[in-house]
Amino acid sequence: MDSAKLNRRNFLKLGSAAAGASTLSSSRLVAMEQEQGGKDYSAVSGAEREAVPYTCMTCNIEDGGVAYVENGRVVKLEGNMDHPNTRGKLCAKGNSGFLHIYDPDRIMTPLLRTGKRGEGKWKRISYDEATTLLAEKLRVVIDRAKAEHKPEVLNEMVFKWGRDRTGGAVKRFMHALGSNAMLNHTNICESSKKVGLEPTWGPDIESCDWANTKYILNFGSNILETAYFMNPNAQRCVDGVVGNKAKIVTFDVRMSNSAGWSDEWFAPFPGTDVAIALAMAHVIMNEGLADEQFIADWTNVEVQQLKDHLKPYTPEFAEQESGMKASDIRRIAREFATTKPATTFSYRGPCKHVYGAYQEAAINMLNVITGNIEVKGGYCLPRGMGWPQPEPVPPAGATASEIAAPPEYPLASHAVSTHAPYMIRKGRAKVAVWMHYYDNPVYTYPSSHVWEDLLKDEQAVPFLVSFSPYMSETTELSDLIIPDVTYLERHDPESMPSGLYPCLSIRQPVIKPLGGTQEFRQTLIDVIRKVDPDGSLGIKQYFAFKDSEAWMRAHLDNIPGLKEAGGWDYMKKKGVWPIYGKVDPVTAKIVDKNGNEVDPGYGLYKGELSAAEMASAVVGDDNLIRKDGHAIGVHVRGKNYKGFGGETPKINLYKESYKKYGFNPLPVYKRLHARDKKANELVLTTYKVNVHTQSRTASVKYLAELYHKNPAWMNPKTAGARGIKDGDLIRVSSSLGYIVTRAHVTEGIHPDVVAISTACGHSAYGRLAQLKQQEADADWMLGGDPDISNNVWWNDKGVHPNPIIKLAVDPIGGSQGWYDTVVTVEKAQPGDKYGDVKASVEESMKDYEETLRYAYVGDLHRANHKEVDIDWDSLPKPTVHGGGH
Ligand SMILES: Nc1nc2c(c(=O)[nH]1)N[C@H]1C(S)=C(S)[C@@H](COP(=O)(O)OP(=O)(O)OC[C@H]3O[C@@H](n4cnc5c(=O)[nH]c(N)nc54)[C@H](O)[C@@H]3O)O[C@H]1N2
Ligand SMILES: Nc1nc2c(c(=O)[nH]1)N[C@H]1C(S)=C(S)[C@@H](COP(=O)(O)OP(=O)(O)OC[C@H]3O[C@@H](n4cnc5c(=O)[nH]c(N)nc54)[C@H](O)[C@@H]3O)O[C@H]1N2
Ligand SMILES: [Mo]
Repeated sequence: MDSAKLNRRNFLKLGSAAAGASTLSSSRLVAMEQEQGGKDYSAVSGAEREAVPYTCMTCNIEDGGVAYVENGRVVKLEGNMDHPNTRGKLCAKGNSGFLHIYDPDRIMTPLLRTGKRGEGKWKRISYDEATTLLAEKLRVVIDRAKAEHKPEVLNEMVFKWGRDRTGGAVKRFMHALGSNAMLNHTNICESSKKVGLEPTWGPDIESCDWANTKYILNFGSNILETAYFMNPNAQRCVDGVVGNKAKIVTFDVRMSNSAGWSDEWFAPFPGTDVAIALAMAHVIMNEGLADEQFIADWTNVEVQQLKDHLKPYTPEFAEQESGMKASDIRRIAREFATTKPATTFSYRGPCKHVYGAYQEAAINMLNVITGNIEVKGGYCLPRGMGWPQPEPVPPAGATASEIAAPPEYPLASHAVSTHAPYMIRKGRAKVAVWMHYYDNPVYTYPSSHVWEDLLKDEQAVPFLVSFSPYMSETTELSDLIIPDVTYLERHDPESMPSGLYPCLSIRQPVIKPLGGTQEFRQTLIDVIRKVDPDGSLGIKQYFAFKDSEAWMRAHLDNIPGLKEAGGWDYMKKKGVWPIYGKVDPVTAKIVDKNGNEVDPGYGLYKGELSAAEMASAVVGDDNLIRKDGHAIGVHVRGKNYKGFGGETPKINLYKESYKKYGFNPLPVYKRLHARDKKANELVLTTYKVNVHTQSRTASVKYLAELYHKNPAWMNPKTAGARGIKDGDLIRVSSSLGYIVTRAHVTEGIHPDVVAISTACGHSAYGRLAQLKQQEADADWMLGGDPDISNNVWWNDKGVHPNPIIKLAVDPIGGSQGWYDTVVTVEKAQPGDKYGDVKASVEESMKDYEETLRYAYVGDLHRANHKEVDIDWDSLPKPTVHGGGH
């Protein structure tokens, strides 16, 4: 039977022929006809299953979900139909998320190390013992700071996180302790994108109106598989391309599934997107295709100034740098500028290079000069929501932490956590207790072996604590593990601008945490109470929550609008607020009672200043409205608008903050080291795949079965020149060392690039991730999934590339240049075994010194920015300001 014709009637016919059909209750049949989601029925009893809303966290997009619970067990997950951006759909990772709960290698009890670090010898202890021990260790530091009258000692309590979606709990905890030594992971994620955008217009990301656009220029994002906001963005991108006949053009060094699905795919030389974007801007400005009125009204540059700046960036110049034909650059630039509405989207491809902030700023500019900002179908501001922090809120620690924000990078507002191990080695920071949460640098960081080396060193890091429920490459080095629960068993407030409708959502335990495990939030409460039992340190007051749920109430019970709807109690029932309407079954748009699409509202920057706000304000020659020395708005043809939230309320294509440190205030192309590689060398790229998330899904059996090995993509020309055939064992070497993996020969990659996906090649993270599924359960594990021990048919876990990836950061945005490592690839040498990894810590230390040379205080900075008209002796001195963020 044609599956497309398998409608309900046919399904019933099939069903009645099958013996099990009689178990389908009539309520289930009615549900199939009437419900798009939100209800589910037991396959055994036919009874309706308990449905509990939650927010996903299998990646960082935070989709709204509903968990179906039967006999106390989560049996199925589904997208929440009330979530305006998720619209009832989850991706493969989201659907298999319940397996995180039932992972047989999940850590079910706090553990204290008994052997050497990393040896895998543990003693089970209780949560009470574990929190007491951590509290004692912290108290020693606090007492020492007091005794020595040195508040800076408090910064020896270090907290590093990868993904912190606690709604402020970690910061509250650290500030309560008096420490500013907080390290996030944003510089390995996308920080240069943020630093390209924030001074420009305020927020750190765009929200494209994909569904209503006519033209999409996608610079280096794998929208359909991975893009930030993957599921909601991918849905609306499909709405636009299929439903609205939008054209999509993708730039990626390899043919990702998004590139393959696009109308046109261009593979620029790595790191040259900025040259293409600037050349497109050159064409648009010089061929009269720009929205000059918008530029005059809303930006801080003049048309002629932009034309002058763009003069050298001809399509011919961009062709020379990127390899994309000048004729194609002209054609796409004209199409983009004349098709309305249009938008760009960009993610990590352009920004994860040295000078990545210029890349993002150049791409952003294409939308501005064509007037596509905040229009239906255009390039819009993100829409998120906040929640208050419960009072009293602890103040920041008294002294700044250098590792929290290295002073060489004053523009890197999202810090530079990659530098921490090198700085500690150089004696620039001391550590007494290192805590880490949702974080696995020994796997996910560039030169990951440097982290392993540091965290194994008991002199450098005397006490290492992990809150992970899984035995990751970093967690296994810890002295103390106080396991968190999974995202389906804990409380968090959430808001992600994953679509054009702003909303709040929550995490709540959809089942009781398994086997007496305890959520991280409760652990924080317990630790603080033990650090300051009688409140005499003044710390306890910040954690006066009865329990985690009371903490949630304090966040959500008093938000205007939500309060009237029922606050936290409402969120527990619905999972998301506000509910904008229903998902139309045909168009999938959010519609009101009358079936009309709910208008998200555009032109957010056009809110007008009130008479009171305008009182004593003055309008300058630049049309900025100033009051008390601050620019508060923009005066445009008789009206006073609030404008945008960057350096000034205009769109700051010209960034004063960049100039202050000797960077070019306007986006420029800088030829990178990799562009001058030798002919036999290649550029290493890594990328994400649709069914995995970073280091944390290799143990999810459904996902591991779908994707578990990551051979290196090579172009046939490149492979042929080296005598390499598809499937051959190869050595990929950088200056740090080498890995031995296999080749996947494909036309879908730039001949100068070799691409290896992340998420494979674990040396920890449970037995399945390491293909050691025959090993017996340890006493601290959940254990017991015969499906994994008996049915795993694959014998290749892949090879992880991070040890050979060189540290190199963008001196502006602070981002790791993930895609700038130059490598050689050759057939494996005699004796090489699949999975061999060799990497030198000493060589990585050289990379640290080298990358500092690009920083604004470094010796290469001035030579790289000769064109900037600035008094080079007047650059501000580096100051330590880290950790108040
Ligand atoms: N080569 C290469 N490397 C990359 C990238 C790349 O493109 N190429 N991409 C980078 C990007 S964009 C990012 S964002 C980073 C992400 O890297 P990280 O920030 O390190 O994050 P994850 O790998 O997602 O998860 C970290 C750890 O969280 C722990 N964990 C999992 N579930 C839970 C839980 O429920 N509770 C708690 N408390 N802990 C949990 C596990 O120990 C897991 O290993 O990786 C980066 N690494
Ligand atoms: N399935 C899945 N989805 C995820 C995640 C996940 O782990 N798995 N992680 C989430 C996170 S934390 C993030 S930050 C986002 C990242 O989302 P994306 O940025 O969309 O994904 P990446 O794979 O990091 O990188 C995008 C692409 O950049 C390409 N590229 C490399 N160098 C260049 C270049 O010089 N120019 C161009 N144009 N392209 C280049 C790579 O081939 C890759 O396809 O995804 C989020 N969504
Ligand atoms: Mo990321």
